[in-house]
Amino acid sequence: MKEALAAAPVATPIPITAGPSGLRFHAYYLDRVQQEALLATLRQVLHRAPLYTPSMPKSGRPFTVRMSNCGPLGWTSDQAGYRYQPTHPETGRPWPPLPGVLIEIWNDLTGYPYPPQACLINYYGPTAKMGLHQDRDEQDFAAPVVSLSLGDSCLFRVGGLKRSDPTRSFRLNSGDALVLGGEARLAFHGVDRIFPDTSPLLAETGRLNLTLRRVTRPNVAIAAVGCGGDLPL
Ligand SMILES: O=C(O)CCC(=O)C(=O)O
Ligand SMILES: [Mn+2]
Repeated sequence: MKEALAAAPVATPIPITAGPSGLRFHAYYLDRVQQEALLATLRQVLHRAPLYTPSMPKSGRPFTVRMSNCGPLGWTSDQAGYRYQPTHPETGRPWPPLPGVLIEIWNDLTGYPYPPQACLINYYGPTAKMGLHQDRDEQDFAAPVVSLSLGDSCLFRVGGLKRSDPTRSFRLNSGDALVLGGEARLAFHGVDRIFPDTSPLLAETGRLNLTLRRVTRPNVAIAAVGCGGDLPL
């Protein structure tokens, strides 16, 4: 896959000029062949760690997005709150390992000297959305978050560091990559809507999104963040 990545059309990162710095958009980072290869890998992950419906802290209201994870840690939410944990909340099994291709993508896009520890997999059906939020359940905000889109396009919204800051919306298409680093690491963002049947990639209508994250600060063992388990960095 390294060869496949190397053969990718050069996707010049587009820094998004208004708003917080450090937001980089790579249009069509993965070409169609690479998207299909990544999708096949993801299907294997989802076979071992099926999509499930998380629920909101306190209210217990179900998310419209279904989720799973791979990597030593996975992000989840239920009435007890948001957190990272080493096991799937329904099967109780450890999340499948991070596929090598995702580590290559992380290295290529971030150059961050430590590997991602979690890959959250979001599946949006045609009416699913994700409200404006910050990714702030991690200890390590020095590391960027890398987001990859597969399948139907969506309308993505990004703002500033305060919920009330002005926001801008743009379309994310299959194969696009977005890096939230620097000041944009804590930018508010969300998904307003899916544009159904805009991509032939998935057999079903909908969109898959992957976000690669560091969770602990370098050299802090995962066990030390209260996620249980004693997993290596
Ligand atoms: O689906 C997306 O593009 C964004 C997902 C996201 O923000 C998240 O999972 O925290
Ligand atoms: Mn997010």
